[in-house]
Amino acid sequence: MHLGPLQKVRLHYRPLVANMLKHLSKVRLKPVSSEKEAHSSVKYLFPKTAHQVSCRLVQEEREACSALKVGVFFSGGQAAGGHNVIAGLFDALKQIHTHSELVGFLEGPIGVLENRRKILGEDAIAPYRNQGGFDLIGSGRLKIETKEQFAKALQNTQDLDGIVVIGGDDSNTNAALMAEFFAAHGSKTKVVGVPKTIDGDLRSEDIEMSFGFDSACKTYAELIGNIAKDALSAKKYYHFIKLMGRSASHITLECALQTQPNLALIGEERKSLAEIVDEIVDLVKKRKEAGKEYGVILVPEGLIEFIPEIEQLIQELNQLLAKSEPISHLTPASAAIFADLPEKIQKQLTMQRDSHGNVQVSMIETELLLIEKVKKKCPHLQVVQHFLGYEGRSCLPSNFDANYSYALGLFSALCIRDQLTGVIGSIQHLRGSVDAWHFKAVPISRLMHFEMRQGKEKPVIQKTLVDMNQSSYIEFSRKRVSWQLQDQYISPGPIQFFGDPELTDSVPVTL
Ligand code: FBP
Repeated sequence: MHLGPLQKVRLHYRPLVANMLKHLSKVRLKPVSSEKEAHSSVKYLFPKTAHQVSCRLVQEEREACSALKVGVFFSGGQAAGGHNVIAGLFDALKQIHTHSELVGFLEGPIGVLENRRKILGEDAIAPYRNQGGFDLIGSGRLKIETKEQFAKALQNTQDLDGIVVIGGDDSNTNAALMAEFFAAHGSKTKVVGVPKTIDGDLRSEDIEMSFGFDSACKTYAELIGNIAKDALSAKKYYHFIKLMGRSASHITLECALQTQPNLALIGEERKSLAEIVDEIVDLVKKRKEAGKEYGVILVPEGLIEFIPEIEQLIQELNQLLAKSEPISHLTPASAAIFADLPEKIQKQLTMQRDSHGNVQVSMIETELLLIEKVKKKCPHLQVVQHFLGYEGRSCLPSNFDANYSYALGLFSALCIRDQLTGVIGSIQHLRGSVDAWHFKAVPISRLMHFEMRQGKEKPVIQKTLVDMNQSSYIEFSRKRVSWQLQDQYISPGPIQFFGDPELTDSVPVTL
C-alpha cells in the first residue's frame, strides 16, 4: 500500500480511549433491568434472540477468558473509520487473550458465503490504522437472504466464536437474521453489528450516530464552502449541489448548518415537485432583483423519494420491476407524472434496484431534474451541476470518527466475549469527552419495524429521518431565511488533524 506523507503521520494517531475500555478484564456487560418488550411480530420472527434485553458495560472484575477466534466483514457503502473498527476489534481480542485471532471475510457478505478469508494480524492491520476506505478486506452489497445462504454462512463460520458485521440499516437487519438462524441451529457463533453509514439515518434513542457521517459531512462542507467562495467571486453561476444520503436528508442538514448556502432542500418537508421548483424560481428572481445572479443550492440525494407524487410512482415502479411487468401497467396518475419527467430521469428511475430492493438514488440526477424544470421558467440561468458523494466516503477519518469507530471495534469484541448475539454496539453521550461515553449492546430486533421490500412485507431496521422537531432542524429553519438574499456563506476548510482541539475534535452540529 502506498501512503502519502499525511497518511503516514496519521498511522501514528492514537485514538482516544475511554478509561472504561482500557482494562477489559475489569468490565463486563450486564442486562439493563427495565426495558420495554420488542414488537410482538418481531418476537415471532426472532424467537431465539428477540427476548434479550440491552446490556450495559459496567465496571466489574471478570474471570480470565480463553482465546477467541472472530470474523469480521464490511457490508454496503464505505464510511471513514471502518479500518479503525477492525483495529479496535483486533486490539481488544489480543488484550482479552494473546492467542486470539481475527479473520476478515473478503468483499463483504459474499466472502462469508464463499469462505474467502484473510488473517488479520498486526502486520496486515498496521498500514490501515486511521486510514480511509474499506480496502483492507473490501466490501459488498450482497444480501444473505435464502435459507441455503444462511446455512452456508453457518457452515463457513462454525470455527468462529463470533462475527462482526460492519454495516448500515439493511446490513444490521441481516446481522439480526443471521444471529437468529445461528442460534436456532445451536451454533456457538455470535453475531454483533456495528453502526456504519455516512447517511446518518441509522439513529435511534440508543444509536446517536453511525461512524463515517462526520468525516463525510466535513469533506462535503469543505467543498461546498469552496464552491460558494467561487460563486461569490465570479458572480455568474448557480451551483446545484446534490449530496449523498440515500433516503434521509441528515447530510444536507449538517452541511447546510456548516456552510449556510442560499437554499438547502430537505426531503422530509415532503414538498411537491411544483412547490420545490417555485421555491427555487422565487429565490432566483428575488436575488436577481438584488443584483445577484449566482447562488448555491443543496439538493439531498433522497429528495426524489420524498416528493409525494414521485414517491407513489417509485412504489409502483418497484412493484412492477419486482414482478418484471411493463411500465405501461402504471396507474394513470403515475403514468402522467412519469411522462412529464426528462427522459434521462425516466431511465434512471427504472434502473435495477439494489439487492435490498432500494432505488439507487445516487444514480438519479435529481439536481438535473430541478435544473431542467427551473430553466423552463428562468431560461437565462447559468447553472453548474455537482454531485458530492463518493468523495466523502473514504477520506481519512476525522478524529471523531477515528475515536468512535475504534471504540466500536473494542466494544464489539466485548459483546462476543460476553456471549451476546444479535446485538449492535451503542455508544451514548458522544458529544462529551470519551470518558463520558456510555456503552450498551442493544438487540437489533428492537430497532425493527415492517416495510414493503421487493413487493413483500419484511422486518427491517427503521431509517431515522430528519425530524421537524429536532433542534438542529429548528435552528436551520430559523437561519435559512436570511441565507437567501444575504450571502452568509461559511467556508469551513478541510478536516483538521493538528492544532486546537476545538478544530481537530469537533463533533457534527446535528449530533
Ligand atoms: P450504506 O447505507 O451502505 O452505508 O451506503 C450509503 C450510500 O453511501 C448512500 O449514501 C448512497 O446512496 C449509496 O451508498 C451508494 O451506493 P453504491 O456504493 O452502491 O453506489
